[in-house]
Order: sequence, then structure tokens, then C-alpha cells
Amino acid sequence: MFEGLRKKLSEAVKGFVKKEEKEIEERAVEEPAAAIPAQEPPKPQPAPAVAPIPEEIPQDMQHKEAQEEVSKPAMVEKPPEKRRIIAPKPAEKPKEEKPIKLSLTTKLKSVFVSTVTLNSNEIEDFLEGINVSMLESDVSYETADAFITDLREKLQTTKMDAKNIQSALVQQVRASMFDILAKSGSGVDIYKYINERKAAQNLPVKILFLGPNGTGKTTTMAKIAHHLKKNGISSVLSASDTFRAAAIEQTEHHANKVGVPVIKSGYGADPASIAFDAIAYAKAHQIAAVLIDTAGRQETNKNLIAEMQKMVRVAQPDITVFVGESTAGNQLSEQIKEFAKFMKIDGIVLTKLDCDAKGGNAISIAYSTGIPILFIGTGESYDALMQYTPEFIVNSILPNS
Ligand SMILES: Nc1nc2c(ncn2[C@@H]2O[C@H](COP(=O)(O)OP(=O)(O)OP(=O)(O)O)[C@@H](O)[C@H]2O)c(=O)[nH]1
Ligand SMILES: [Mg+2]
Repeated sequence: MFEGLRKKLSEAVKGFVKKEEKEIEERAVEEPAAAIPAQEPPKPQPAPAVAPIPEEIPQDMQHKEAQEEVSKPAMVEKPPEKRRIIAPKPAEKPKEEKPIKLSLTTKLKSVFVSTVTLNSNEIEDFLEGINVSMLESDVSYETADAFITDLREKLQTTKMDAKNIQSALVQQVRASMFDILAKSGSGVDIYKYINERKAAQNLPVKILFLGPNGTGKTTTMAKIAHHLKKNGISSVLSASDTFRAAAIEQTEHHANKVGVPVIKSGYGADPASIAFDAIAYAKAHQIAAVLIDTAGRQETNKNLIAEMQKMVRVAQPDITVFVGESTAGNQLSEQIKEFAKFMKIDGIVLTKLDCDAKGGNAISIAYSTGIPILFIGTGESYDALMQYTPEFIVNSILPNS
């Protein structure tokens, strides 16, 4: 999970700061040494005698000499007109070669001062690489846009450790990621909430799972029941998918495996009435949580959406969870937004992140929908459900370097 985004972002950062001698050489021509700030310490050195430039200089010599020029800090003190800089002929530039990365000015500054701020060209070049990486990894346009704006502001004002610009850039990208993830606010901590309600003797807590077909609703419900049981909290499953073949047996199977009761009826039965019975059962048996399964449905199916609205009216869930698979890509946020037009959604479970090499949805889904992620599904086993934290996402995508 996150391999795609992690690889692309890290390449974007590393690629930016990579020192390529050839680029330095080219930039030496474009950026005169006068651009070096006044605060650098070295005392002016007498300029070494400048040898006359032979009319014909072998190409490899030109490169060598130009490299030597920029690698000697003292040389930058010379007035520009005395510098002996040999430009490669424009025709010799490979076509696909992109200039930029760090400018010579910034590179040289970093020799003399402890902090540097990128200039606007550098910032835009860096941001372009980051933007492309994000879009290619399923981060939505609006999220990538907001992210880039946030990062640009940071880069414009941040003085970075000149000796370790790469690590400083990583810090800024991470900080923007945290900012974007924070914009949807933090969701309810389901386990904590159940404990609080238990302490207040206000049970049961009712949780409804909804979403498109096959996203992992039933499995997620069973995973939560499993976690609650491990922590000494009782729950009951409501087999309210009376639509899909074998759905009731599947819920029963999970209930038996996990060791929790299940309330069921026959296929075609009213899902809302099964939820009602499960709530009554929980009240009668002092069960802490009622976990209500539902049939998979598309947001475009009006009848099934109306049925879901009825379930919400009858069961009055405390928490309504949208279960969506990470592999759905950018279409996931549209699905969630459509569902949210018909019922209040309190949080998202992003499943199958283990099958999603890109991982961009984990960055953008909460921002795009304004609904926080509560859990992340990382596999098929009952333990493969993680409570969402921004730290987990950011550390998985771009670890501190
Ligand atoms: N790899 C992986 N598989 C998952 C995850 N969550 C669920 N699955 C698998 O996805 C498949 C569908 O899961 P279900 O729980 O039946 O999905 P559902 O949303 O209830 O499906 P319907 O009831 O048909 O709408 C099953 O094979 C699950 O084991 C996850 O986080 N990672
Ligand atoms: Mg199901």
C-alpha cells in the first residue's frame, strides 16, 4: 500500500535536489556570481590570472574547466567580467534535459550560509514534480491543488537547512500533508465512543455500515466486532442484507467465527425491521454495540437509497459509516458525496488499501468529501483493520529522512 505515491513523491524530492554537474555548469553561465548574498564569510581573494581561451577547446575540456570554476567557492568573489566561464554550445544540450532543480545561486548560497529559501522558479519546478506525482497516484485534482497551494506558501517563507535541503523539503511536504489531512477534522473514535457510552450506561451504540457492492461492509463489521470482543465489549450483528444471495449466511459465518450473536430473517425481509430486532435484542441483553450490515447499493439506485433512508429512520444509528474501497480511485469521492446527499455520513472506512499500490485516496478522500476517515482496511483477516491516524498515512507515504 502507498508504494506508488511513496515512490513518486520521494523521486520528486530527490530528483529536485540531485546535483548534476552538467546542470551546474549550465547554470553558471545563466547566473552570475553577483547573485551571491552579502553575508558570506570568505575574504576576497585576488583573482587568479585568467589564461587566454584558445579558439578551439575540445568539448570534454570545456566541461572540465567549467566544472572546476563552479566548484571553487573563492571564484564567486570575482567580478563577473573576470570570470572565465565556458558555456556549452546550445546545440549540445540534449533535448529532453530539463533545467532547474536547485539553482546555482541556491547551491552556492548553501556553501556559505546555514539556511536558504528557494527562489520562485525553484519552487514552481519542485511543485510541478510533486503535483504530477500526486495526480498519478489517484490524489484528486482539488486536493492536489489545495496541497500545492499550501506547500507553495510554506516554501516561500521557510528557511531550510542549507546542508540538508532534501530533508528540509521532505519536512515541508509532510507538513502540507498533515495540513490537508487536518482539514476534514478528526472523526469519531468508535471504540472510545462505545466505552464512553458504556460508562454513561447509555447503550446500545448503533452503527450502520453502508456503501457500494463488494467494498467490504460485512467484513469490516466483523472486524470491528472482533476488536470489541478482544477488548471485552459485547456486540450483536444485524444481518440486514436480505438482498444479495448468501449474504445472510456470510454474516452468520462471521458471527460464529468472531463469537458474537447475529439477528437474521429470510431473504426479501425488511432490512429495517431486522435492525429494529437487533436493537431490541441488544437492549434486552445489555449488549454494548449493534452493528448493522446493509446490502451493497449504488448511489444511483433510487429504490435502494429510499430503503436505506428507511433503515436510518427506524434504526436511528449513532454512527453511519461509509465503506469504500481504496482501489476505486477518484470515483470514490463522487460516490461518497452522492450518498451524503441522502443521509448523514459520519465517517469513512477505506478498505483494501493493501491492494492499492497508488494510495492517493488516503490523502484526498477526507479533503474531497469533508468526511473523516475512521478506519483503514489492510487485509482480509479480522485483525486487518487499523484506526486511522494522519501520522500513519504521512509516515507511510513520506517517512522522515
Ligand atoms: N484485501 C482486502 N480484502 C478485503 C478488505 N476488506 C474486505 N475485503 C474482501 O473483500 C471482499 C468483499 O467483502 P465483503 O465484506 O463481502 O463486502 P461487502 O461490501 O459486504 O459486499 P456486498 O455485501 O456484496 O455489497 C471479501 O473477499 C473480503 O474478504 C481489505 O481491507 N483488504
Ligand atoms: Mg455484505
